[in-house]
Amino acid sequence: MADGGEFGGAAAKVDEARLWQRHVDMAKLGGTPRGGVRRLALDTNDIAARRLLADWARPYGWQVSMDAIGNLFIRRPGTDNDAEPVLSGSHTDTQPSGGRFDGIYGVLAAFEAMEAIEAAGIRTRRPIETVVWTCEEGGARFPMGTMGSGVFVGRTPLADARAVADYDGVTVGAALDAARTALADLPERPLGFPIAGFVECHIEQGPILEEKGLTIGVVTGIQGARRFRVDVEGADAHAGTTPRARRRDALSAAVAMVSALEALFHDDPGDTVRFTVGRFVVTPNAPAVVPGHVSFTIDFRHPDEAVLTKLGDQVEPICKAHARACTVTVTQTSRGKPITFLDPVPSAVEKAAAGLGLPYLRMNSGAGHDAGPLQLAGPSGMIFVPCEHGISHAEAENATPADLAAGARVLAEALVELAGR
Ligand code: HGY
Ligand code: MN
Ligand code: MN
Repeated sequence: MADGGEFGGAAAKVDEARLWQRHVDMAKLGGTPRGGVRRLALDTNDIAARRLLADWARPYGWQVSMDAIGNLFIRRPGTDNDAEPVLSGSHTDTQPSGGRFDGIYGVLAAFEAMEAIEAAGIRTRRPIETVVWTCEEGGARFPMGTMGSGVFVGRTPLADARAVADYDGVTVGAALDAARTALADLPERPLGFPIAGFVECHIEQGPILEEKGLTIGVVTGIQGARRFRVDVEGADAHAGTTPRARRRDALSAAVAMVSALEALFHDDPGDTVRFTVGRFVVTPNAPAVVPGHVSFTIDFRHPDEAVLTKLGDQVEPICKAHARACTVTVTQTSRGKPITFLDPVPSAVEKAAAGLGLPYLRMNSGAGHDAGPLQLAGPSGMIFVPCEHGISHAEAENATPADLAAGARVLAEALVELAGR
């Protein structure tokens, strides 16, 4: 058929070896000696990843553009270019010692799907666009996650995002200006525009698909999350001379707080509560000084909004109760409600997985993703593929070429369905 034929035509053109090689090429940008990737939001490697994608898009003649928050768009036209586009993508930034797949897989799968749709000769009514969302990984560099997607959908004002500073005091605004200079040849895309839908491929980042021997997760939603910063203020003092009664030891108070919080957030045997203290900064961090200041973070996630409220609201009283001779300030830095993805996206993903004969499971996401904020702009959804031992946010992160390609095949068919013929 002139328009590329029936169901499966796009999936058949997904090239497993090409998709894998693109992962290998991207992993060189910020590659670590232990096989991981450190590509922090808007650093030189993150900018280079955008450049590489733009280079790959050039032979197709697809327009590459960038908006004011650094989101990159690669657009394959439709037959009706006034129609709202269907978007697919994820992020190129990683955790400080991250892996080769978190984020970048969703970008490369989207690009592979567009290439496959092109190779199949399919003309969709709506344009399809591959997207890189800026700074998905909150706290890896800048303490704001899903930043690019959040600004795109209007959740976060651009000025607020630009004012955020990294741990060295470099603002998002300054980093964006540097990215814009490096990518000055890319046309500016207006910030935020209507979309028909968004589909994001991602490794599962957990053990469920691998344990069950399944290839595809049809993601139905994302659990909620609350994040806090706790600042404990004591007083620096001499380690050898200061008696216990005169100490205002911020570290021992912080340890007592964490210990009490861990007991409260322990839901054995349910194991549904996710509670993490991932950043813990002691000042001045010198062996002979009673520490006068500690700052730590809390990352708390749960699928039930009522539990998020009940447990999360106890963080501040518990910290205050264990402050000892110190003062403590608890700041909630973000709160995201549990999200349910809306049709037609999950149903299009399920139809594609079933049609391709791939074993799949409808499942909720434990991790946060750009598909969460995108739900504010239009129906969104996700496709999960297994990752080795469920490991992610680690250099050991791994996935098989076959599973990555299977996810891209499901994506290609779902995009054709959503973009229409
Ligand atoms: O932390 C998260 O859930 C995501 O991977 N940024
Ligand atoms: Mn991540
Ligand atoms: Mn991710």
